[in-house]
Amino acid sequence: MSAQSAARQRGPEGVRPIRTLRGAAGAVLRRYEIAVSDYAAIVPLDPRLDGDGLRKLVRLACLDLYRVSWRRAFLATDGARVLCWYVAPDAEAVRFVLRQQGVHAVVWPCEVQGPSDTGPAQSGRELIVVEVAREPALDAAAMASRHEATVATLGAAGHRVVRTFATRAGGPLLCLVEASDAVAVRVCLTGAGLAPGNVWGCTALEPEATPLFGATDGNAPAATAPPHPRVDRTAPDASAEVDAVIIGAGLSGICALKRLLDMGLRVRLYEAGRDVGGVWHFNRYPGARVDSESYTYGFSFSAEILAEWRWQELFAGQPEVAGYLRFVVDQLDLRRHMRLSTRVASARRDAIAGCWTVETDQGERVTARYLVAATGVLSATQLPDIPGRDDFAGESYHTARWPEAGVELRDRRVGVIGTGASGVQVIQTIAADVRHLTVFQRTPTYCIPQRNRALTDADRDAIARDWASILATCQNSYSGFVHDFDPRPGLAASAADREAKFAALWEKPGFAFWFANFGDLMMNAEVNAHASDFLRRKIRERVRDPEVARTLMPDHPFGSKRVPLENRYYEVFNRTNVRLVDLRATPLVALTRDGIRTTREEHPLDVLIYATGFDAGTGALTRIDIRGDGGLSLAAKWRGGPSTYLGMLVSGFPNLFLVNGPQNAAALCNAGRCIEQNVDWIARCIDHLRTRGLTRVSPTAEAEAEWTRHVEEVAEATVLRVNKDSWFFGANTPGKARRASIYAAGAREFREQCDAAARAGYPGCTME
Ligand code: N01
Repeated sequence: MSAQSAARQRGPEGVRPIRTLRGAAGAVLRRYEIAVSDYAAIVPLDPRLDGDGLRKLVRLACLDLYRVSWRRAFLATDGARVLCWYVAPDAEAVRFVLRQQGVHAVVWPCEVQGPSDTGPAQSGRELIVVEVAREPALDAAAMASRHEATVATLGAAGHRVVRTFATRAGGPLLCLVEASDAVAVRVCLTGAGLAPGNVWGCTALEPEATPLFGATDGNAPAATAPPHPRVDRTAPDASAEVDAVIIGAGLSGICALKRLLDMGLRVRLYEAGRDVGGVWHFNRYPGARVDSESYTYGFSFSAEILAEWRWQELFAGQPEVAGYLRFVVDQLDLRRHMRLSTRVASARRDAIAGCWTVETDQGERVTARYLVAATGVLSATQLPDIPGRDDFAGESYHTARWPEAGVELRDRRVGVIGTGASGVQVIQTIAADVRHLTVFQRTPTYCIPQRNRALTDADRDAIARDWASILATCQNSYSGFVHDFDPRPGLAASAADREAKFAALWEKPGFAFWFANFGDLMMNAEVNAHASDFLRRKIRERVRDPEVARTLMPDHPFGSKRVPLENRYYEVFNRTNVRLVDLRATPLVALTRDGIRTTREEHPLDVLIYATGFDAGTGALTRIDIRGDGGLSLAAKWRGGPSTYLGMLVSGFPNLFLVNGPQNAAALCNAGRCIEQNVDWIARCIDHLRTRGLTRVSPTAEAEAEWTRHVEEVAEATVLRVNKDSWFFGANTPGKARRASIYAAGAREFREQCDAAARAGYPGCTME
């Protein structure tokens, strides 16, 4: 091999080949990973530069377009110059970005040394920049010893060296020092024979914060013009480096994509499905329907979308919700930031480069500073491990992987395993169409009437008129719904009043019976027992056969398992073509060629529907090979149960953000509302980093342990402690450690905790 071709194979200096592909006609395509490094620039300032001009300078230094991002800037107190510190692929990129704005700067590659604390100087001290000129006679070793001598001399004199920039390419040594004043620093160095060059006092510059939509506390940054120049996004982004990768194009991913793009980030979203929608793309089973009042479920951030989208039903069916999400994505022109039909296979953290490397099942590889997992709480499907599962000769489907072409069920013998929210919806929808339906129930659930109806123009007008107060109600309620708990304790009411309240709530649509009930419904076992008893009596009234009714009656506390909303579910069991099989009395033995065998008999089936749920909370994340610092895998970390900080950050996995992760309030919440809250907080955290020139956030192990303990404690304080036999605790997934994965204190309390953490400057996290 010639020297020239060897050099070509190595690639440009500082650039590492990461993949070689053989293209058509023997052409070799090589991809390179470009390392980013630190650069320092002394920017002489035009004396006529006013406040706006200076802000512009700071803003443009935040520009990520050429992978130039700004870490810190220090403005001379005489306003004559600014010392900027960037992270960029090369000095030329920094010069180019600055030149584009008419700023001509001296830029040097540098090595940054010293502690990361660059906050304001302690009281009575100033920040001083010392420029130690590089003399032509000094080689690298001599310059290094000059550096050491400078730091030691300043330290011995009681000045604190905050950071040094050891510039290369003939640049000076730049020291940032905390001292009483510039004169004291100059005298100290001159006295030691170290001949400093320029010495000047400065203040650390804080670029303006990005405005966040829907920030809820008074301390949120004031809205200003976006500080990040708009990037031309007319073409699909094909680069191998972006600022953020989002996994999933469900509600969470769409919301996160919109938000991060608005902040000026370059974002790539990967979605395994053929189209957007997440669970609403995959859960196409007959009867799939949202449990939130539709108009409260959608996004709140676009007035145009709110005005243009007309919800048709109080509780929209799957086609309508999926259509809504496609509409949003198209209206906001988000598709070109997405890769559909592409599953993220792995994500590995490179601690030195400070980025995540994400690889997909399509062979794509991209690096990003931030990784946002919008993978869904309930998306990783699971099939029960029943002996003979592959022997069944009929068709079988999981509700959450329903074929797009649909399934012919008419006049067929259908079995459904599972009676959670999915099972209830599919059972009540297909019962009248199939020849015979066998419902295999292990644990009965309390279902409450959904009371769905079509929305009229008058309804839509009223919703538009009252939108602000509807949104405020949702924001401030326990679970993000239009319903909120009655603050009265249940036992303060007489038995007759309690009964009257239950009866009134029973007539209301949606989750009113759950979330507008007595305030201590979920805390006080006796109040809960009264509500549970009311619901059992309703089942008895609706189901003709007393034995079948008894089988349908749960014995756990109401609300300790997710409550399905139903539309004439219980009446299904009065039909002659429907049979309820109690798997507690007659457990499932095996699948056979012709159907299902229980300990009592064999049930012949043509089609078997698994409504058997999900590896909830953690499953979608642990099925991806996510590795944080030191190669630690997330699956290994969570082997003993999930542990997070606020359900959104994980220690050892810097810059990994979970939307609606485990230990979050979102699992019991109106998804649209809680997703926006989660995304708001994540965007705000990223903004906090960027506006301070920081690049890394990770919760401390202590803060994570404290949050995990708190989530457990809250669960123990509620009726959930009596029944941990559900996905709320991971109990539905064989082999999974049992730990509370939902934050039962509710969405309002959760939001307050998140806002308090942000206001306090993220005390549970380390940021660098
Ligand atoms: O799943 P589930 P889902 N043998 O886990 C049974 C959301 N969702 O898909 O209770 C026999 O609730 C299992 O029995 P058991 C909502 O948050 C929302 O229904 O473990 N049976 C149970 O009956 C919901 O909570 C909406 O004893 C087995 C069922 O399968 C979440 O998704 C609609 C079994 C699983 O119920 C999950 O609901 C749908 C076995 N080996 C879902 N394994 C809307 O908002 C499991 N089961 C509209």
